[in-house]
Amino acid sequence: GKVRAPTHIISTISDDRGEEPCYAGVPMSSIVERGYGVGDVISLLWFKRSLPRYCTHFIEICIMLCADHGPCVSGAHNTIVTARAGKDLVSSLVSGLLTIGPRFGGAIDDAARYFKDAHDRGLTPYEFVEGMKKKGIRVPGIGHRIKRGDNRDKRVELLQRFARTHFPSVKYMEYAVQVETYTLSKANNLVLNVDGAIGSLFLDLLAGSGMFSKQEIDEIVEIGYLNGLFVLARSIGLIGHTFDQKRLKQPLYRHPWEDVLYTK
Ligand code: Q5B
Repeated sequence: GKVRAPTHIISTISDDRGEEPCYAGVPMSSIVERGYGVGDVISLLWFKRSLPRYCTHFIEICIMLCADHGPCVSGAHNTIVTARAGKDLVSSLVSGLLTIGPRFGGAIDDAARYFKDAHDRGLTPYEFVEGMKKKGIRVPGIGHRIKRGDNRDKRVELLQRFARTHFPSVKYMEYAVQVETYTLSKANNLVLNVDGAIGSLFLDLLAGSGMFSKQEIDEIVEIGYLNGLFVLARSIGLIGHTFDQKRLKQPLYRHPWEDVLYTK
Protein backbone atom coordinates (compact mmCIF):
# COMPACT_ATOMS: atom_id res chain seq x y z
CA GLY A 1 0.00 0.00 0.00
CA LYS A 2 0.89 3.69 0.00
CA VAL A 3 3.40 4.80 2.61
CA ARG A 4 2.80 8.35 3.86
CA ALA A 5 5.99 10.19 4.79
CA PRO A 6 5.57 11.93 8.17
CA THR A 7 4.95 15.66 7.78
CA HIS A 8 6.78 18.42 9.62
CA ILE A 9 3.72 20.64 9.98
CA ILE A 10 0.05 19.99 10.69
CA SER A 11 -2.33 22.78 9.67
CA THR A 12 -6.12 22.84 9.94
CA ILE A 13 -7.30 26.38 9.20
CA SER A 14 -6.47 27.18 5.60
CA ASP A 15 -5.42 25.53 2.35
CA ASP A 16 -3.97 27.12 -0.79
CA ARG A 17 -3.37 23.99 -2.87
CA GLY A 18 -6.47 24.29 -5.04
CA GLU A 19 -7.57 26.91 -7.54
CA GLU A 20 -8.20 29.39 -4.76
CA PRO A 21 -7.31 29.59 -1.06
CA CYS A 22 -9.87 28.25 1.40
CA TYR A 23 -10.42 29.46 4.96
CA ALA A 24 -11.71 26.55 7.10
CA GLY A 25 -12.91 24.89 3.92
CA VAL A 26 -14.71 27.97 2.57
CA PRO A 27 -13.29 29.09 -0.81
CA MET A 28 -12.28 32.72 -1.23
CA SER A 29 -14.91 33.23 -3.95
CA SER A 30 -17.70 32.18 -1.55
CA ILE A 31 -16.34 34.57 1.06
CA VAL A 32 -16.61 37.42 -1.43
CA GLU A 33 -19.89 36.30 -3.09
CA ARG A 34 -21.65 35.81 0.28
CA GLY A 35 -20.60 39.31 1.34
CA TYR A 36 -18.62 38.06 4.34
CA GLY A 37 -16.88 40.65 6.49
CA VAL A 38 -13.77 40.59 8.66
CA GLY A 39 -15.82 39.09 11.52
CA ASP A 40 -16.62 36.08 9.33
CA VAL A 41 -12.97 35.71 8.33
CA ILE A 42 -11.93 35.78 12.00
CA SER A 43 -14.63 33.17 12.76
CA LEU A 44 -13.24 30.88 10.06
CA LEU A 45 -9.53 31.32 10.79
CA TRP A 46 -9.64 31.50 14.59
CA PHE A 47 -12.69 29.39 15.47
CA LYS A 48 -12.76 27.17 12.35
CA ARG A 49 -16.52 27.68 11.81
CA SER A 50 -19.02 30.17 10.48
CA LEU A 51 -20.68 32.00 13.35
CA PRO A 52 -24.13 33.61 13.30
CA ARG A 53 -24.30 37.20 12.04
CA TYR A 54 -24.81 38.75 15.49
CA CYS A 55 -21.54 37.08 16.62
CA THR A 56 -19.51 38.26 13.63
CA HIS A 57 -21.07 41.73 13.99
CA PHE A 58 -20.01 41.74 17.66
CA ILE A 59 -16.45 40.77 16.67
CA GLU A 60 -16.41 43.61 14.12
CA ILE A 61 -17.66 46.10 16.73
CA CYS A 62 -14.85 45.00 19.09
CA ILE A 63 -12.32 45.58 16.31
CA MET A 64 -13.72 49.01 15.45
CA LEU A 65 -13.96 50.18 19.07
CA CYS A 66 -10.43 49.05 19.97
CA ALA A 67 -8.73 50.29 16.78
CA ASP A 68 -7.31 53.34 18.53
CA HIS A 69 -7.50 55.35 21.75
CA GLY A 70 -5.46 58.43 20.97
CA PRO A 71 -1.71 59.13 21.03
CA CYS A 72 -1.19 59.04 24.82
CA VAL A 73 -1.73 55.33 25.54
CA SER A 74 1.30 53.02 25.89
CA GLY A 75 1.08 51.37 22.47
CA ALA A 76 0.62 54.55 20.45
CA HIS A 77 3.35 56.30 22.42
CA ASN A 78 5.88 53.57 21.63
CA THR A 79 4.87 53.53 17.97
CA ILE A 80 5.16 57.31 17.70
CA VAL A 81 8.61 57.36 19.34
CA THR A 82 9.80 54.53 17.07
CA ALA A 83 8.46 56.14 13.89
CA ARG A 84 10.15 59.40 14.90
CA ALA A 85 13.42 57.48 15.29
CA GLY A 86 13.20 56.87 11.54
CA LYS A 87 12.23 53.22 11.81
CA ASP A 88 10.09 51.42 9.24
CA LEU A 89 6.39 50.52 9.46
CA VAL A 90 6.85 47.01 10.86
CA SER A 91 9.32 48.16 13.55
CA SER A 92 7.03 51.02 14.58
CA LEU A 93 4.01 48.70 14.67
CA VAL A 94 5.64 45.94 16.73
CA SER A 95 7.17 48.42 19.16
CA GLY A 96 3.61 49.54 19.97
CA LEU A 97 2.23 46.01 20.00
CA LEU A 98 4.88 44.92 22.50
CA THR A 99 3.28 47.11 25.19
CA ILE A 100 0.05 45.10 25.03
CA GLY A 101 -0.10 42.99 28.15
CA PRO A 102 -1.69 42.55 31.58
CA ARG A 103 -2.02 46.30 32.26
CA PHE A 104 -2.67 47.63 28.77
CA GLY A 105 -5.14 45.99 26.39
CA GLY A 106 -4.00 42.44 27.11
CA ALA A 107 -6.25 41.75 30.09
CA ILE A 108 -9.11 40.30 28.01
CA ASP A 109 -8.12 36.65 28.36
CA ASP A 110 -7.48 36.90 32.08
CA ALA A 111 -10.75 38.82 32.56
CA ALA A 112 -12.58 35.98 30.78
CA ARG A 113 -10.72 33.35 32.84
CA TYR A 114 -11.34 34.96 36.23
CA PHE A 115 -14.94 36.10 35.56
CA LYS A 116 -15.82 32.62 34.22
CA ASP A 117 -14.27 30.83 37.17
CA ALA A 118 -15.88 33.15 39.75
CA HIS A 119 -19.31 33.08 38.05
CA ASP A 120 -19.31 29.30 37.53
CA ARG A 121 -18.26 28.71 41.14
CA GLY A 122 -21.11 30.96 42.29
CA LEU A 123 -18.84 33.45 44.09
CA THR A 124 -20.44 36.72 45.15
CA PRO A 125 -18.66 39.84 43.82
CA TYR A 126 -17.47 40.46 47.38
CA GLU A 127 -15.98 36.94 47.68
CA PHE A 128 -14.39 37.21 44.22
CA VAL A 129 -12.83 40.67 44.61
CA GLU A 130 -11.67 40.19 48.19
CA GLY A 131 -10.30 36.73 47.27
CA MET A 132 -8.26 38.33 44.47
CA LYS A 133 -7.03 41.00 46.87
CA LYS A 134 -5.85 38.34 49.33
CA LYS A 135 -3.88 36.71 46.50
CA GLY A 136 -2.44 40.12 45.55
CA ILE A 137 -3.93 39.97 42.04
CA ARG A 138 -5.62 42.99 40.45
CA VAL A 139 -8.98 42.06 38.94
CA PRO A 140 -8.33 41.89 35.17
CA GLY A 141 -10.87 43.95 33.24
CA ILE A 142 -11.40 46.37 36.12
CA GLY A 143 -9.81 49.83 36.41
CA HIS A 144 -8.79 52.58 34.04
CA ARG A 145 -6.33 55.46 34.07
CA ILE A 146 -8.87 58.11 32.97
CA LYS A 147 -12.33 56.52 33.12
CA ARG A 148 -14.29 56.86 36.34
CA GLY A 149 -17.64 55.91 37.85
CA ASP A 150 -18.97 59.31 36.76
CA ASN A 151 -17.16 59.22 33.39
CA ARG A 152 -17.79 55.72 32.03
CA ASP A 153 -16.11 54.25 28.99
CA LYS A 154 -18.47 54.76 26.05
CA ARG A 155 -17.05 51.66 24.36
CA VAL A 156 -18.20 49.51 27.26
CA GLU A 157 -21.70 50.99 27.08
CA LEU A 158 -21.88 50.38 23.31
CA LEU A 159 -20.79 46.73 23.66
CA GLN A 160 -23.24 46.15 26.50
CA ARG A 161 -26.12 47.73 24.56
CA PHE A 162 -25.40 45.58 21.49
CA ALA A 163 -25.19 42.39 23.54
CA ARG A 164 -28.33 43.11 25.57
CA THR A 165 -30.20 43.54 22.27
CA HIS A 166 -28.76 40.65 20.27
CA PHE A 167 -27.27 37.98 22.58
CA PRO A 168 -29.52 35.17 23.88
CA SER A 169 -27.90 35.52 27.33
CA VAL A 170 -25.57 38.03 28.97
CA LYS A 171 -25.05 36.25 32.30
CA TYR A 172 -21.28 36.69 32.37
CA MET A 173 -21.53 40.37 31.46
CA GLU A 174 -24.16 40.90 34.19
CA TYR A 175 -21.79 39.22 36.63
CA ALA A 176 -18.98 41.56 35.55
CA VAL A 177 -21.34 44.52 36.09
CA GLN A 178 -22.07 43.27 39.63
CA VAL A 179 -18.31 43.03 40.23
CA GLU A 180 -17.96 46.60 38.94
CA THR A 181 -20.71 47.81 41.30
CA TYR A 182 -18.69 46.34 44.17
CA THR A 183 -15.29 47.66 43.02
CA LEU A 184 -16.77 51.14 42.41
CA SER A 185 -17.91 51.15 46.03
CA LYS A 186 -14.20 50.83 46.91
CA ALA A 187 -12.70 53.38 44.45
CA ASN A 188 -14.08 55.56 41.66
CA ASN A 189 -11.47 54.44 39.08
CA LEU A 190 -12.36 50.75 39.38
CA VAL A 191 -14.78 50.69 36.45
CA LEU A 192 -15.41 47.75 34.13
CA ASN A 193 -12.99 48.58 31.33
CA VAL A 194 -13.03 47.66 27.65
CA ASP A 195 -10.94 44.50 28.28
CA GLY A 196 -13.36 43.35 30.97
CA ALA A 197 -16.39 44.11 28.81
CA ILE A 198 -15.02 42.15 25.84
CA GLY A 199 -13.80 39.28 28.06
CA SER A 200 -17.15 38.82 29.81
CA LEU A 201 -19.23 39.31 26.66
CA PHE A 202 -17.14 36.87 24.68
CA LEU A 203 -17.91 34.28 27.34
CA ASP A 204 -21.60 35.02 26.70
CA LEU A 205 -21.05 34.67 22.95
CA LEU A 206 -19.29 31.32 23.41
CA ALA A 207 -21.82 29.97 25.90
CA GLY A 208 -25.00 31.37 24.34
CA SER A 209 -24.49 30.92 20.60
CA GLY A 210 -24.83 27.12 20.71
CA MET A 211 -21.83 26.91 18.38
CA PHE A 212 -19.29 25.63 20.91
CA SER A 213 -19.19 22.62 23.23
CA LYS A 214 -18.28 23.14 26.89
CA GLN A 215 -14.91 21.51 26.19
CA GLU A 216 -14.26 23.90 23.27
CA ILE A 217 -15.14 26.91 25.43
CA ASP A 218 -12.75 25.75 28.16
CA GLU A 219 -10.01 25.28 25.57
CA ILE A 220 -10.56 28.74 24.02
CA VAL A 221 -10.41 30.36 27.46
CA GLU A 222 -7.38 28.30 28.50
CA ILE A 223 -5.38 28.92 25.30
CA GLY A 224 -6.35 32.61 25.35
CA TYR A 225 -7.77 33.71 22.00
CA LEU A 226 -9.28 36.97 23.10
CA ASN A 227 -6.27 39.26 23.50
CA GLY A 228 -5.96 38.65 19.76
CA LEU A 229 -8.96 40.91 19.27
CA PHE A 230 -7.15 43.85 20.89
CA VAL A 231 -3.87 43.08 19.12
CA LEU A 232 -5.60 42.91 15.75
CA ALA A 233 -7.73 46.00 16.36
CA ARG A 234 -4.99 48.20 17.79
CA SER A 235 -2.68 47.33 14.88
CA ILE A 236 -5.02 49.46 12.75
CA GLY A 237 -4.44 52.50 14.96
CA LEU A 238 -0.72 51.89 15.40
CA ILE A 239 -0.25 51.73 11.62
CA GLY A 240 -2.20 55.00 11.42
CA HIS A 241 0.07 56.63 14.02
CA THR A 242 3.15 55.52 12.04
CA PHE A 243 1.83 57.11 8.84
CA ASP A 244 0.80 60.24 10.78
CA GLN A 245 4.31 60.79 12.15
CA LYS A 246 5.92 60.18 8.75
CA ARG A 247 3.42 62.52 7.06
CA LEU A 248 4.14 65.21 9.67
CA LYS A 249 7.91 64.66 9.19
CA GLN A 250 8.34 64.61 12.95
CA PRO A 251 11.93 64.76 14.25
CA LEU A 252 13.63 62.33 16.65
CA TYR A 253 11.76 62.29 19.95
CA ARG A 254 13.64 63.27 23.09
CA HIS A 255 11.89 63.40 26.43
CA PRO A 256 12.23 66.79 28.22
CA TRP A 257 14.56 66.90 31.25
CA GLU A 258 11.90 68.89 33.15
CA ASP A 259 9.63 65.86 33.02
CA VAL A 260 12.12 63.55 34.72
CA LEU A 261 12.70 63.46 38.46
CA TYR A 262 16.46 63.01 38.76
CA THR A 263 17.15 61.69 42.22
CA LYS A 264 19.68 59.62 44.11
N1 Q5B B 1 -6.51 48.94 41.65
C1 Q5B B 1 -5.68 49.72 34.21
O1 Q5B B 1 -4.49 51.57 37.11
C2 Q5B B 1 -4.86 49.96 35.47
C3 Q5B B 1 -7.28 47.47 40.26
C4 Q5B B 1 -7.13 47.73 41.61
C5 Q5B B 1 -8.11 45.77 42.17
C6 Q5B B 1 -7.90 46.25 39.91
C7 Q5B B 1 -5.34 49.03 36.62
C8 Q5B B 1 -5.20 47.56 36.30
C9 Q5B B 1 -6.34 45.51 35.57
C10 Q5B B 1 -5.75 45.34 34.18
C11 Q5B B 1 -6.68 45.79 33.09
C12 Q5B B 1 -6.86 46.97 30.93
C13 Q5B B 1 -3.37 49.72 35.19
C14 Q5B B 1 -7.17 48.46 31.02
C15 Q5B B 1 -6.68 49.29 28.44
C16 Q5B B 1 -6.96 49.79 27.03
C17 Q5B B 1 -7.17 51.28 26.93
C18 Q5B B 1 -6.14 52.08 27.75
C19 Q5B B 1 -6.40 53.59 27.83
C20 Q5B B 1 -7.05 51.63 25.44
C21 Q5B B 1 -5.07 51.40 35.86
C22 Q5B B 1 -4.80 52.69 42.31
C23 Q5B B 1 -5.44 51.79 43.34
C24 Q5B B 1 -4.47 50.81 43.95
C25 Q5B B 1 -4.66 49.58 43.14
C26 Q5B B 1 -6.15 49.61 42.88
C27 Q5B B 1 -6.32 49.37 40.40
N2 Q5B B 1 -6.78 48.48 39.53
N3 Q5B B 1 -7.52 46.92 42.57
N4 Q5B B 1 -8.29 45.42 40.89
N5 Q5B B 1 -8.07 45.91 38.64
N6 Q5B B 1 -6.32 46.92 35.92
N7 Q5B B 1 -6.12 46.52 32.11
O2 Q5B B 1 -5.27 53.97 37.38
O3 Q5B B 1 -4.83 50.60 47.72
O4 Q5B B 1 -3.90 52.53 46.38
O5 Q5B B 1 -2.73 50.33 46.39
O6 Q5B B 1 -4.12 47.02 36.37
O7 Q5B B 1 -7.86 45.50 33.10
O8 Q5B B 1 -5.57 49.06 28.75
O9 Q5B B 1 -7.35 54.08 27.28
O10 Q5B B 1 -5.63 54.25 28.59
O11 Q5B B 1 -8.05 51.46 24.73
O12 Q5B B 1 -5.99 52.03 25.00
O13 Q5B B 1 -2.81 53.36 37.33
O14 Q5B B 1 -8.46 51.60 27.38
O15 Q5B B 1 -6.64 49.36 36.97
O16 Q5B B 1 -4.31 52.76 39.23
O17 Q5B B 1 -2.19 51.53 39.74
O18 Q5B B 1 -2.63 53.84 40.69
O19 Q5B B 1 -3.98 51.89 41.45
O20 Q5B B 1 -6.46 51.00 42.71
O21 Q5B B 1 -4.27 48.40 43.81
O22 Q5B B 1 -4.91 50.58 45.28
P1 Q5B B 1 -4.17 53.01 37.71
P2 Q5B B 1 -3.16 52.52 40.27
P3 Q5B B 1 -4.03 51.04 46.53
S1 Q5B B 1 -8.00 49.08 29.54
